[in-house]
Amino acid sequence: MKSSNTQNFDYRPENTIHTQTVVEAKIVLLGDSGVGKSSIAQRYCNDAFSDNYDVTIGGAYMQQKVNVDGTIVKMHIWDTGGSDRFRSLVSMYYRDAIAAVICYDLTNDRTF
Ligand SMILES: Nc1nc2c(ncn2[C@@H]2O[C@H](COP(=O)(O)OP(=O)(O)O)[C@@H](O)[C@H]2O)c(=O)[nH]1
Ligand SMILES: [Mg+2]
Repeated sequence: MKSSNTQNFDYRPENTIHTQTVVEAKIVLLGDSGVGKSSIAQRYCNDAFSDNYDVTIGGAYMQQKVNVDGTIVKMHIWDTGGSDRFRSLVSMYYRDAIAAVICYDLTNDRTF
């Protein structure tokens, strides 16, 4: 009797599907306006830094992938606009996030 598991299975290398485990992770950056959230995201995702201060309107979205012991973790990084004006939008960014990075300015304790 034929094993039903191996029946019709094509083992030719060109037909082998290489699967890679990918974990999706939503991360939010929180903290007062001007503490450096966008700069952290920029550096982490694009390895770039700018002296210009462009206030983030609402929020910005970036992606970065890291390999953790062979598992690709695809991070969806949400950079929030820290200003009070955008506070009502923040809860939208929290939703389904697995981590929040709370940022403050070391040189300004009022941002802690
Ligand atoms: N000196 C210094 N300036 C920084 C640092 N991180 C960010 N900045 C500057 O601080 C300002 C505000 O940064 P930004 O990332 O836009 O803050 P955000 O409002 O929290 O997103 C910008 O002009 C940045 O260039 C830092 O580590 N050191
Ligand atoms: Mg910003």
